[in-house]
Amino acid sequence: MKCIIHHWDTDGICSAAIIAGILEEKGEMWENISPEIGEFKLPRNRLTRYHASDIHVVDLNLPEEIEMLAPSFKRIFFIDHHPQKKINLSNVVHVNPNLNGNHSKDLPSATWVVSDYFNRWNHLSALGAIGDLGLKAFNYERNLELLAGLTQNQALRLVKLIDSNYIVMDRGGVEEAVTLVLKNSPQELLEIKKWNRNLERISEEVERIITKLKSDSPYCELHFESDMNVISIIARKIIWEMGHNVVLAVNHDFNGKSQIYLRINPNLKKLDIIRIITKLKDNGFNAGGKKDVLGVICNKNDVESVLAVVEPLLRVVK
Ligand SMILES: [Mn+2]
Repeated sequence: MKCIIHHWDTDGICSAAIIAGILEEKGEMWENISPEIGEFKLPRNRLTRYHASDIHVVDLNLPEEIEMLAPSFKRIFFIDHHPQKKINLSNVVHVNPNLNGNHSKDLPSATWVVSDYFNRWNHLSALGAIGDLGLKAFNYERNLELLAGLTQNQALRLVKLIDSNYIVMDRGGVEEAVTLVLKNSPQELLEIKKWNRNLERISEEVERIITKLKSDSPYCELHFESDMNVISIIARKIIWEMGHNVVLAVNHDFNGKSQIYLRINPNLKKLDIIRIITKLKDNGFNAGGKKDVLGVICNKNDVESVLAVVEPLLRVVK
């Protein structure tokens, strides 16, 4: 039995499905596992039964953990597109275009890396890229060719449907999605009832939460409680669709933890988010992000301490 461990998003699910299809053609049995949603670590307790066989790890930026666990496994195929350190172990096949320096190919998603490595391209290769890049994926001619009959809007909808599993925090749904995308045509996938219901539930949840938006201060604030992983969808809506410049959103009870999320209009140059991320990390918080977005996951009791770091740095906004 071979095992595929994959990220819970569309890129991870489609990457796993491409590999699963290749294994099936070779007559191999396979199973797939997603880590706990939101937790970037391998689900070790579920891996012991694969020690004697090959495992594939895709679209998960976990080089340290893979290096540490490698001696327990026969062989690990580690296939990814995130910048990461090279693993030099005889039983690890490390496939990542970023490791090749100047010779690196432009492979924007894990699905593209998998397709390039196994020389197997299909609509799943394109869907993974659309999942990670959004509209920018259509700048790659190859993605358009691979969509074979699917319009761009249908492809975007399909990515939302596949991603809906992790947004509603359905880990079983994420794992089941690998088989579904492998066995069904894109048109059939668009009709999957459970996924369409997920999207309805998500949009109802977004509507419920967005009514709590307070936009009277120099920046918008949004405080809510939700078990769904909707905070980034909501923040994007507030900045991109509603036209606000800064939103600070706090999900005070996200399955027992808290999420704090800051998103700004990228044209707002005077707010240095990278500096806020660094400061939070220096204070020992689990923070990440980019120049226009910051996310923190913390214990419920730590929300005030995180806001005590973030809020003073937001004062530059008037
Ligand atoms: Mn990816």
